[in-house]
Amino acid sequence: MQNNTDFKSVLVVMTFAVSAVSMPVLALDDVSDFNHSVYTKAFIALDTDNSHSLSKAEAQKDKLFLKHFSEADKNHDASLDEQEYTDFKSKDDQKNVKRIANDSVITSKVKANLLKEEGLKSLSVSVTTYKGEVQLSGFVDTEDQIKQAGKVAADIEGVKSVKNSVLLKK
Ligand SMILES: [Ca+2]
Ligand SMILES: [Ca+2]
Repeated sequence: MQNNTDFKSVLVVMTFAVSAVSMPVLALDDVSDFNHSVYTKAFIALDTDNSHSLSKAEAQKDKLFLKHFSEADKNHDASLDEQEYTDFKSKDDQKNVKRIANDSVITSKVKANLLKEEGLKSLSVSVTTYKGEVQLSGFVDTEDQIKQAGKVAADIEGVKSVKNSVLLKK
């Protein structure tokens, strides 16, 4: 049984790897099976005393539960069963996927708008975004260009704050 599941996971992983090139659309059932077995394996790995539930200490081997243990423990029995664990992990994964997508949209927009600015387009200012916080870095010729770059970033929708680390060339 376990072998069979493992084999299926491997198959799904392989399918993912080549799907962009030639495979037909993957059936949704396979994907949720795949996720399910990933979470099950992680749950088993954390459950070191094989009690089929995670004590706080067991769960907190995963950093996520240092902060969110009680939030994940829906029935407040001070342990996570597999359902509680899986529900919380999958929600968290979805959030991360969304955050990464949002952050990369912001990064592209900032980059595009920097290129549109007359005084900035020939300069290389790098842009990174994490949770809506944009970090600018690089070297420019004038103080005005530093301010201009900061303003361009701050004006983008979804930007929560700008850390402007752009420096003057010396
Ligand atoms: Ca346990
Ligand atoms: Ca619980």
